[in-house]
Amino acid sequence: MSNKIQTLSGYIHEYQKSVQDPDNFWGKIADSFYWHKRWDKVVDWNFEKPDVKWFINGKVNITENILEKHLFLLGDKPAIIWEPNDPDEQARTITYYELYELVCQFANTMKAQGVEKGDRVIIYMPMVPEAAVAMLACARIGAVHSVVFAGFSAKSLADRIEDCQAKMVLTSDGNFRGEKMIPVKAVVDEALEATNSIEKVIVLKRTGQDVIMKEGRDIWWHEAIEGVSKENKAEIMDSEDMLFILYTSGSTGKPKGVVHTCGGYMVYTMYTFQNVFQYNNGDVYWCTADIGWITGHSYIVYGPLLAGATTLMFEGVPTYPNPGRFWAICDKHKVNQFYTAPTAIRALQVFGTEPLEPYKLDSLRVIGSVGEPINEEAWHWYHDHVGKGRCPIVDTWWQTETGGIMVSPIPGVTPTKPSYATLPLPGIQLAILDNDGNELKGNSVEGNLCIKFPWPAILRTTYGDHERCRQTYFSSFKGYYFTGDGVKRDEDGYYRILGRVDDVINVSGHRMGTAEVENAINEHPKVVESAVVGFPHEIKGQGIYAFVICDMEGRSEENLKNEIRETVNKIIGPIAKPDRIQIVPGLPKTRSGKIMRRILRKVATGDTSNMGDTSTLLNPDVVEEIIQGAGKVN
Ligand code: 6R9
Repeated sequence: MSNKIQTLSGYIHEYQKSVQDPDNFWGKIADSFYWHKRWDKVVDWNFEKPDVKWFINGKVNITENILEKHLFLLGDKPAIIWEPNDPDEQARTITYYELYELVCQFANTMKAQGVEKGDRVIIYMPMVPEAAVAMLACARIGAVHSVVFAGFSAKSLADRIEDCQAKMVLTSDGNFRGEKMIPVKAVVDEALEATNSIEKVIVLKRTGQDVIMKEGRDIWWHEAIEGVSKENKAEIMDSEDMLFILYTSGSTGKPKGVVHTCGGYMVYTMYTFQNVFQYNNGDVYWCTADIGWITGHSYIVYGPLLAGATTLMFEGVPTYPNPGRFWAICDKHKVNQFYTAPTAIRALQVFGTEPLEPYKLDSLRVIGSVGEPINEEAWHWYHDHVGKGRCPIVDTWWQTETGGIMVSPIPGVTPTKPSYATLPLPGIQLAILDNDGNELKGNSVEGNLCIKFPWPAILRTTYGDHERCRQTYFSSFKGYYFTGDGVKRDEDGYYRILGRVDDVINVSGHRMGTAEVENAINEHPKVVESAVVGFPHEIKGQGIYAFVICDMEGRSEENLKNEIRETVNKIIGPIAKPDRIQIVPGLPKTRSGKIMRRILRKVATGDTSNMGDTSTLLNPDVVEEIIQGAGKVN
């Protein structure tokens, strides 16, 4: 694999080339893919509109670069190893050849059920190989997939279906997750009552639980594929045709559909996968994310499979049947690269090192972290007990919008530093801006993390609302992409991500907009108004703290809080349930009626010694009452 960086001077050299001559740098990498027609121009961009295009007029199908490209040399190689929720159930291995047949067959099946190029297809499925097959089958025929994490509620699912006017849903009867059996199909049924664009639902039998199949709309997966050809001619796509939409939370309004396109995303995910994980042929790579998140898209499915890697997919949870499960899987399948989230590390850290003792973990070579800042304690625990002091940690910073990893050490090449994502990958031109928009040059500076030049996997738009894309990412600092994160560049020029500077909370690595949670809370009939902020949480990184004004009549505080949590569960899903709810007499507001979150954040953090200037508030007295009440919150 010629695009792999292997020395520090090699990294510096590649980085410089990527900045001095991006066209040549990315063009050469893109040349290692199979194109029906080569591009006319590498990149065209304008961050003010915004309008970004890569590999202009190139014609390509990403699945040919996963399937056909590898059939000859790697046909018998495992593409996917699947580890089920229950360790006593047989694991499954799917070779590249088998994957080719499964994808082609399902592509033909979807076509036969009426899906055409450009149609949107929702994937609401457990972590089973068919979920990856579904994504690739969409890409094969040019349908746009939108994977929705199967823990989201019917309401969240319905909102996404409605927003992208999807034609089909791919789902399962139920999901196994630890001890639980989740009735997924029933959630889909409920969502579809509130929407009308869906014509067909294909249902994979996974748990065998009873489901209602609606005549004319719902079809079993195994029946739908029966007798369908395993050969399919890939749809020829333009580089800039849509590949997928993935919904993510922001600081305002409903989640937005981040759009990624075919050519750039393909080139970038494979390049970053190869470099950040230093994958060698024969290795087994495992990323523990769910395919409902961008990490699952780019680093379970697309990146590894484009690189011809063996990617492991795990259906279950880290603590089932016991907190040694991750390590059991690493030993069982001889995992070489392991990629997980700080929240999982912290959750396992609680059990001490005993669950690790039965396992050797000697196959591990690189261990990775993603989703939120990794605190030093978790970093050391991961390094010492999982990596046994010999595996470099790759702390990878990136976002749904960036499509692929942006800042990360290259293992064995970049010296690491606990809790630092270290240095930008080649092609990534970072800038730190102060709040007035001045770029802070040099080292030992701190500010807003921005990017000043496009990379191939940058989002192209937010589905159906380009103005929102401009507003959210390209308007805060003219001429820059703004990430929403704060960052420090230390005396060595190393980057440490400090967390979000906007109204987004990162709960267990999942992004939640405060406005989104507030809107859900406000749906409860007794709630008058609410304000949500994040607070430091030992395992989740950040927890959700809700200040709520309500009409208490006829209800105990306890009951009301439970009802509020249930309302949020129903509207968004269990991941958005507030950890703490404080019933308050009022919320601190400015004279223009804006909630002063700065004050609430301090209360939630328990840091009330210095509240700053509260004199501009409409209702300064309420602050003292909130501080008094904060002591007895649960
Ligand atoms: C890939 C992913 C993006 C937000 C991002 C930042 C946080 C992700 C991080 C990290 C510190 C890291 N984040 N990786 N913070 N160090 N290594 O997580 O995408 O779900 O869109 O979240 O997550 O705040 O802005 P996404």
